[in-house]
Order: sequence, then structure tokens, then C-alpha cells
Amino acid sequence: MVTRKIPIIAIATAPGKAGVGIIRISGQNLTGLIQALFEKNLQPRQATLLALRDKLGQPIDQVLAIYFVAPASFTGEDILELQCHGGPHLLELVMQRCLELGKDIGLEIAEPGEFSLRAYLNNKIDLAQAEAIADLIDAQSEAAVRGAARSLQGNFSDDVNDLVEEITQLRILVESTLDFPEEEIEFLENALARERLSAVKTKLLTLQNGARQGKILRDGIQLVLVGPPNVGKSSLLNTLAGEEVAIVTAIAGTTRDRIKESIQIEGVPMHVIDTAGLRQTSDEVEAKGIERTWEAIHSADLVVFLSAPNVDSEGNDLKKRVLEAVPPKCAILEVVNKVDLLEGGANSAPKDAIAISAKTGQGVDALKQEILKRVGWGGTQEGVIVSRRRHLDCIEKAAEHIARSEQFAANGNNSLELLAEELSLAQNHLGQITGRLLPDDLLGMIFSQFCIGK
Ligand SMILES: Nc1nc2c(ncn2[C@@H]2O[C@H](COP(=O)(O)OP(=O)(O)O)[C@@H](O)[C@H]2O)c(=O)[nH]1
Ligand SMILES: [Mg+2]
Repeated sequence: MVTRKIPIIAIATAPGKAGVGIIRISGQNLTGLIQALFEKNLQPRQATLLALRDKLGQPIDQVLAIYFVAPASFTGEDILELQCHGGPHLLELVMQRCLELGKDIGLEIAEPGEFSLRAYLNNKIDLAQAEAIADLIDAQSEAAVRGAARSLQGNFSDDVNDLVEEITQLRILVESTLDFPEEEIEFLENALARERLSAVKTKLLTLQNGARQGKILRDGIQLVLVGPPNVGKSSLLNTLAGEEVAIVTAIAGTTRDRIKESIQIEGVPMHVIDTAGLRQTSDEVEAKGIERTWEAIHSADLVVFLSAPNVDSEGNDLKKRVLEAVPPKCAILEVVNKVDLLEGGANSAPKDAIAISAKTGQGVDALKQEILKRVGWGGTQEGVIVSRRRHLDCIEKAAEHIARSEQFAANGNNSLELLAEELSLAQNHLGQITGRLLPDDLLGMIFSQFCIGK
């Protein structure tokens, strides 16, 4: 994405019919355009009901116009917001009329995320906050909304900035010592320096934990139900979803394709995938389904491996193959279903497995808790922000540099320069979260994922 200076226009509301549809224009000076549109000036920040006419003077709509004067606007530029009636053809006409009249000032249709990009470039929000706007709109649960709202408010950015500041203090300490080599050893024995380094590490860990939770809240968890046919995978999906999403029969091989259902466990979004039971089959469709089961396993965050007392599980062989197929960071949960069929009930199920009955609901709450625990959910939504893979990657890289700076600190002599360098690298990675130190091409990539009008 090029950062361009021309005024931009977009429909800000969702496509389709609605009571109101909003068109937003942002540019460095919109007074001329406002004159041309309404033949009058607008009082800033006052809603004014006006007739909008086409080239021939025919009315198009009655609009409520609000004019925000730079820099007191979302983008930091002049913004004209037109609240029209919400019909797709009507909005298109209003857009065309604006483009016609805005030709002189170079008005063009906005690219995805361009309003937010301008807000960012004009220092109205930082990058993490801009991302939070997109996340707020895309939020998949109430908890995710609250998390994104906290990030938008700047809670996450504040924590990142605090940490960056903490590292700056430490760097000042290190670099001032560098000028006086004879004091180097003293520095390393300096309790203040050690204390600061350990404070940085603690803060970084807290930030990392928060971001992990935040990523779960934003992206949800890919939970894949796996096992031989007839152990009750589809039944468990239905129980978790609270409705009949998948067909359940006593016939092995009923589920022949992946079924995906998004549910929430305590506000945490889960994308549960019910799969075709794993077995040898000569049925072509079922074989394709089984192939897809393995694909789902490859991209899972958590695999629930189901067995049942009345179903042959090919010994431990199948479990072994599943264990080999799961990605490195994927957790796996062994669950025994149909414990209602066991004479001794749940007590006679294997000790290390979670015993449930998809039919009676027994053990399902405990399973949900275990699922949350296994995916690393901290058990509370309080204060959780939303975050992205990008944030976690930055934090992880910073953590590597902090770990290395600790090693250099422990090495004693002649390591101060290396220590300073590692601290500076850690800071660079953290700075990319809020965008302070982000290369331009990455910036373009981030904003191009936004939708138009944002
Ligand atoms: N008694 C009992 N039967 C169950 C339970 N869960 C599933 N079943 C039955 O087991 C059969 C296979 O279930 P289904 O969910 O289709 O298994 P899938 O092939 O693994 O998806 C059906 O007849 C279900 O009614 C359970 O907890 N207890
Ligand atoms: Mg099934």
C-alpha cells in the first residue's frame, strides 16, 4: 500500500439494506467539497440535515452531515461523514456524486484500512490500537469484544511502552558504564543493574502470558475430535454445541466429511471440527473424509482423542499415529466416552483419561475445564487484551534477546557491549508491536487486511 495524500472516500457501513448507511470522506482540506455538495459551509461537529442533489439538481437523499476539522478527527485530517439512508444503490449514487464533485481535489475510493492507516500515520492511534479496531469488529465473542476494546483504549500499548521504557533505563545504565571501562566489573556486580534486568524479564513474561491469552481470545482454538468410528465424536460435538449439528447413528462411518462448528467455552471461541472416524475403508468418499481428518489434525491447536468401551480402537496403534501427526505445539487430550455403559461407571475408566458420556452429559463440564487448561487459558477474562500472532512473535523475539543479555551479564568481563546490543535488539522487536520501529512493507501488509471503509 502506498501512503498517499489525496482525499479518500468509502462506505463505512456494511453492505446491504439498513436504516442508515454512512459514507466517510477524509482529506487535508474538505471545505471546497462541502461547499460544492451543499452550497454552504458546515459548523464543525454539528449534525446538519441537508438535501443532497445530483448534477441536474434532483434530490438523491436527505443526509445528516457532520464535519470534523483536522486534527480533531479519527484520521487526523478533515473528515466529512454523511449519514444517508441505508440502501446499496442510494449509497452508490451518493458516492458517485461526491467523486464527481471531488474530482478537482483528487478524491478517490479508499483502499482497505486506509482510514486507520492515516489515523496511525497522524499519530492518532498506534499500530496495536489500529489492529484492535479490526479485532473489535471481527470479535467472535463478547469476551473478545471486551479484550479488543481494552487494546483500543491503549492498555496493551501502555504495557509494551512501559517495558520499552524499562529497557531504556537499563541501557542508559549499561551505556554510561561503557564510557568508563574500569567500572565495567563493578557494573556487573551492581545490584541495581541485576535488579533492573530481572524486572525486565518479569514484565516481559507477564506481557507474553497476556498476549497468549489475547491470541486465544482473538483467533479461538482449533479443536479437532478424532478417534475410530462410533466412539461418539459427533455426539460430543452436539453436546458441546448444545444442538444437533452432526448426524449421529450407530452405523460406523456416518460422518464422512469434516463438520465445523464454532462454540464458546466460558467466552473462549472454539472451532470444533468433527471428523470422519479413522479406520481402513474401501468406501471412496469415506476415505477422502479420513484424509481430511488427518489434515485437520495437522492444523489443530488441540486434539481430543476419543475412545469408547464398546469400540475397538486398533489397540494403541491408532493413538500412536495420531500422536505422531499432531503439530509440535498442539495439545492432545485422551477422552473415554460412553462411561454410562461401564458397570463401574467413570471409576472403571483408565486413570489418565478423562471419562465422559456424551449421552448423559456426565464429565462434560470437567472436559471443558480441561480443554481450557490445556490450551493455556488463564481462567479469567479480567484485564485480558486481544492480540495477534504478530504481537506474540515480537514478544518471543524480544524474550530471546533478553535471555541472551542475561547470559552476557552473567559472563562478566568485556560483555557489556554485547549486552547493550541485545537490549537494543529486544527493544526493536517490542517497538514493532506499537509500530514505532516497523518497516514500511510490513505496515502495508497489516493494513491491507482491514476491510474497506475502516
Ligand atoms: N451409551 C452411549 N452411547 C453413545 C454415547 N455417545 C454416543 N453414543 C452412541 O454411539 C453411536 C455412535 O455415535 P456417533 O456420535 O455417531 O459416533 P462417531 O462415529 O464417533 O461420530 C450412536 O449410536 C450414539 O448414540 C454415550 O455417551 N453413551
Ligand atoms: Mg460421527
